[in-house]
Amino acid sequence: MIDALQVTQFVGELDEEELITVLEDFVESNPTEEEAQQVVVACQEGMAIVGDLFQKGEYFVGDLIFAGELLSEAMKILKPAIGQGTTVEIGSIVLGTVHGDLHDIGKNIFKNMCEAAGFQVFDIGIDQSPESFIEKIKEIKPNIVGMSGMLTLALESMKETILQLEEAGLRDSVKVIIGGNPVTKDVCEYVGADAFTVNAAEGVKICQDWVK
Ligand code: B12
Repeated sequence: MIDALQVTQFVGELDEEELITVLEDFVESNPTEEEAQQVVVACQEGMAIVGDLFQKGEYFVGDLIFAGELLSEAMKILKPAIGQGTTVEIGSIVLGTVHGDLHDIGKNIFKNMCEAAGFQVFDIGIDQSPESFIEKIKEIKPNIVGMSGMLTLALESMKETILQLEEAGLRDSVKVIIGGNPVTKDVCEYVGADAFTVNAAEGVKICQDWVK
């Protein structure tokens, strides 16, 4: 069994070698999807340590970039264990990181988990304007729109995107879920989303309930 605290520590310390070794051993041991999701959470907690050390001035932007790459690498290793994907498509999601925000690690984790659960995900990328969301929504006509943001300023972008969705007459045709560290129940109400989460696995469950 993998030691989740150790995984968190390796991410926090940016110890690539140790992290990759334990994750590869873990995936080889044929873990359940639930166990793999616990390891994703452990990695996420390691990123919180990285963030704290950055705030304290012990880590620099270069360390953040490295942390981002490290987590992407970790997710690639964990992907087969998170879910093999299903052949039945259960719904569609237009997903993106909102305007002004370049963080995409969390968005990508959510995307991978949604695909594994059977959703077709149209990922429009980072720093996406309300207009880009609207263009894609008109093209795809998805069941769900997912917006990701890690910066405080992302919250205003989420609000603006939903406002423009309303103005375009599209708001009632989709469910909107927001995710990322700064989102809360109050934020969800403020921006006018239908749901929020800081946990990708929970986000997938919410989306599954919506398309049932
Ligand atoms: C890695 C990182 C970066 C990397 C990003 C690399 C990348 N490709 O994403 C780089 C170096 C580029 C970066 C840049 C910056 N960053 Co930065 N960064 C981080 C860090 C350390 C980790 C973020 C992360 O990836 N977390 C792990 C993921 C897995 O968590 P998550 O995003 O919350 O995602 C989970 C859930 O929220 C959910 N989820 C996420 N999205 C969605 C979407 C939907 C629809 C759903 C359902 C779920 C969902 O699923 C995920 C898995 O469970 C955080 C610190 C922290 N404590 O988090 C700072 C942090 C977010 N950054 C910060 C800052 C200030 C910056 C910079 C301004 C730094 C600078 N001076 O240049 C720039 C801003 C650039 C910009 N315009 O966006 C601040 C934000 C402060 C604020 N309140 O606004 C933080 C909090 C650091 C700090 N403590 O000061 N950063």
